[in-house]
Amino acid sequence: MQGSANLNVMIKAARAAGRSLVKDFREVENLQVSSKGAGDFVSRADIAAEKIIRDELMQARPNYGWVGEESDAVEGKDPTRRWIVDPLDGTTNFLHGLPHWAVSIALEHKGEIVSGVVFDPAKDEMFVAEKGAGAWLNESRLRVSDRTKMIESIFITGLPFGGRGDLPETLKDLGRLLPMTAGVRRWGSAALDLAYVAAGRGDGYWERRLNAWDIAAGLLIVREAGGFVESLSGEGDPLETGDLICGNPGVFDKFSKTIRNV
Ligand code: 2AM
Ligand code: CA
Ligand code: CA
Ligand code: CA
Repeated sequence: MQGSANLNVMIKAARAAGRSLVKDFREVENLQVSSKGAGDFVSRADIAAEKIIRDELMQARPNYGWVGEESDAVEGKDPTRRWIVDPLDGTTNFLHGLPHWAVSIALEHKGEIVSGVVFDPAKDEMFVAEKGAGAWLNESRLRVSDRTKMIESIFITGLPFGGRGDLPETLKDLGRLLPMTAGVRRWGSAALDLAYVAAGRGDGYWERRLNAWDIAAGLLIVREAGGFVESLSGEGDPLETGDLICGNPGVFDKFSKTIRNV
């Protein structure tokens, strides 16, 4: 696709971080890891990747603000634009040698995400979107699936870990959903979960207790691929509520009613 200058800057930063992450992933057993809380780990790889992205983006656009998972937020000289970055989404997979994790970079303008990049370096899959211009995987245009039958559809979610999250609520969701679908998948990277719905590899996705950097890029990619994205309650912006439900237009109504139990 013919991306904007900003999108090209984002892609370059994601590729640079990807090279660093792939190198660390090859020697993952030597990585220093610390815990930020139960089941929530951060490694030297997360921090190195964030520094690479931050340096690249701040140098290219010195006036923009910054929010990243592993470093302090910066209010930009231009208060209308900021980067929202997760340098490594899926750290738990990464640390277990599972090749399913991604770099997520979004650009917000006046409270709206206008460009998004989710890069899976292990598979060399670059998912990108720009508001109003569509979504792409490498050179191919992305489109959500056209399935309409719940029983043929696959849904993606995240499950509580390390004692965090609402286990009873999750089990109730699954109890209603599982019998009427082709299955539920739990891959461990919210950014890729969204990118996969955009690519039609999943028909819907829902999760609670997310941070803006997990989903900012991915939700634009889903929308630009023709999917619906809402907060779980249907009110407010998922970037603020920290929960979301999305899906292709053919199943979204039935799927969201099932999860919302209405
Ligand atoms: P992270 O890898 O950037 O921390 C939502 O599932 C998000 O929760 C994931 O994208 C992941 O982002 C984060 N998370 C943190 N610890 C996790 C764990 N132990 N298992 C799964 N997800 C975890
Ligand atoms: Ca983390
Ligand atoms: Ca994350
Ligand atoms: Ca992360």
